[in-house]
Amino acid sequence: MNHQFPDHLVKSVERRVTGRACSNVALAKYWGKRDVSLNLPYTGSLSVTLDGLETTATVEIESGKTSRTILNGVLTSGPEADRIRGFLDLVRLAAGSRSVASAELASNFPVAAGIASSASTFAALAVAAAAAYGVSLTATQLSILARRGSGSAARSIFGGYTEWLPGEASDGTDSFAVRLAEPEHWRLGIAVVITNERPKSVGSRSGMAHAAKTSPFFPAWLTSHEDDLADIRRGILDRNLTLVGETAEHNCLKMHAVSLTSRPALLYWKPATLAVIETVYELRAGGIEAYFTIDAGPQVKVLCANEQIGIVAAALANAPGVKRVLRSGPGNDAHVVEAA
Ligand code: 2P0
Repeated sequence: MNHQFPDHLVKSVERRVTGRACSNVALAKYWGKRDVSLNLPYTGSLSVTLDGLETTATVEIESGKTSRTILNGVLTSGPEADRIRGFLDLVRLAAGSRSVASAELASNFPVAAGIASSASTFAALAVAAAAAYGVSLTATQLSILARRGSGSAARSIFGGYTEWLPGEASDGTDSFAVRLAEPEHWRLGIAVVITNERPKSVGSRSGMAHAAKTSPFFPAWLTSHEDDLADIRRGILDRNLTLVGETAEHNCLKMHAVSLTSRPALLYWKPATLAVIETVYELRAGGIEAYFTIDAGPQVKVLCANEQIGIVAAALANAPGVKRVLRSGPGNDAHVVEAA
């Protein structure tokens, strides 16, 4: 890790830095790792950063003290805290510091329920921790760092439309996200449909490892992925909702087909998830272009023209079992909010 942060980049240490990052939704998904410890994917993935669905991370360096982890106001220990501490240690070691850091994290949306809270969490932590330890990183280096915390976090460093390049190197130095387009390029409407606020039973990390190992469809997932990436990339650059939406739906259904055909099977959907899919089909039959995508959980994200998000969100809110609908669109870059 040290070689990515040469000595001359290590500046003076800020004691307390707050960073913020948006979650993201993948249109072509990351599902399967070629290296588990470095979060290196088999395939590329492509996402939109979600405006308004944010995690705020405050990193405080306290020499001579033990590290604390506070998640949404609760002092936390166990695997979740260990993962955050391990991540902060990567930055501490890169900075050559002996002082451990504490982290306080707050997300304004349901965490661990399939809205990529780990993406915004580790992207926000990356910008805050690098600044707190005085390590000056480019956006590419921040993306590589965020990826170490959670793969999807590599994409949340950038606002707008982002592609995570899988890379080939075994040390992950060529596996980072790049910006495809700024948020202003295409103000897509994105409705985030919450069907269940409870944490899911099988997280993405173990889910994708299980699917890669046991689903007979996994090889087909890998070989057909590049075409989806190419179509969605082109669709974004052309602002072509039909191409992006149809391909994103197809890619999402393949990811869930892989999960469903794992042994034992992984079913992330709830009855309300299917009710939302049917509502999307009805909207389309009625002439309103809307497309769904679903990550490793029961929530659904629906893409539409920004001018139609009001009609789309109202229809989705009426689907049986839906708890609430958040309105979003392409969000901004991860950034430092405050440093002291
Ligand atoms: C994605 N997901 O591309 C895919 C689609 C969920 C379904 O990235 O093990 O939390 O921390 O690298 O990033 C969620 O997986 O997994 C995810 P780790 P992560 O958004």
